[in-house]
Amino acid sequence: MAGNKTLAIIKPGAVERNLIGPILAKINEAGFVIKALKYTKLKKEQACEFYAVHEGKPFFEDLTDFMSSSPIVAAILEKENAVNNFRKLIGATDPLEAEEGTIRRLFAESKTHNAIHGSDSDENAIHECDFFFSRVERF
Ligand code: DGI
Repeated sequence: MAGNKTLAIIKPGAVERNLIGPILAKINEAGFVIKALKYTKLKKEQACEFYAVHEGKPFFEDLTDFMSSSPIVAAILEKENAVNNFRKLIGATDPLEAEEGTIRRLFAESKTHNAIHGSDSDENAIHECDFFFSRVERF
């Protein structure tokens, strides 16, 4: 059975452009419940750890520089089939390919500066929620 939680990150760029409110509104309108929420900033090495699966790819440096460049908002979201439903809401990685009405289509600037992250499997969702939130921050 699919899990009911996923990890979202409002990325640098979207935070700088004052899009925390509009993006959280879209998330709530789509029926996700915010179970944990944090405004923080990743160090370069933490961005590298978070995106370790992409190490060695041509976009890795740009991606991890970007993700550690300014503050982000991380959130644990709850809904049935959370990972798949949230990936539908955010749209394709490249905003030019993202469907009308998706968060990336609405708010992303480019494939790297694409406004929002969503976990891509239940296993990664658990790992990513643990990366950002301690036990006492989750109830
Ligand atoms: O799960 P996604 O965020 O949609 O995509 P992903 O896990 O494959 O890649 C993580 C991030 O890395 C993605 O949000 C943006 C960046 N990225 C992925 N593929 C490319 C890329 N950036 C550039 N410039 N070019 C790529 O092909």
